Amino acid sequence: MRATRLYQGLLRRALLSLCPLGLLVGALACGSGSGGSGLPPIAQIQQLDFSFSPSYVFGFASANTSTISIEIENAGSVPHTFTIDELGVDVTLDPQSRQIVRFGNDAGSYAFYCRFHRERGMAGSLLIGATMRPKRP
Ligand SMILES: [Cu+2]
Repeated sequence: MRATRLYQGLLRRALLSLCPLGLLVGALACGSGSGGSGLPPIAQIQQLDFSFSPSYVFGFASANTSTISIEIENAGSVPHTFTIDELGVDVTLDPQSRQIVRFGNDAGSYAFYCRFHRERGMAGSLLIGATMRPKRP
């Protein structure tokens, strides 16, 4: 009887001490899911012939990483580029391909366009909002 109560106490203490560890491991596993920067892309943009969809993109900078990323998919039938002069971004995508583009984690508004079809109006804007660092207890 006494031994059983002691055992239950030990078991409860063991479970309590394991819980924070389990949460920590879970958070780390979630954080490293998308290869590299750790966080999923802030937006996904499709390239069509000859436009971006959406052409206006809004995302938040992150307090946890130095880079952020956008996933670009060329859903069209000819090559397109995703180009942002201010950020030094210039990638070319073949038809039916996708690519994750990473750049600095700086809030601001940026114009993006396709170098091949800019004169056809293949352009858009990206707005990255600033994020306040979460308060830690
Ligand atoms: Cu294009």
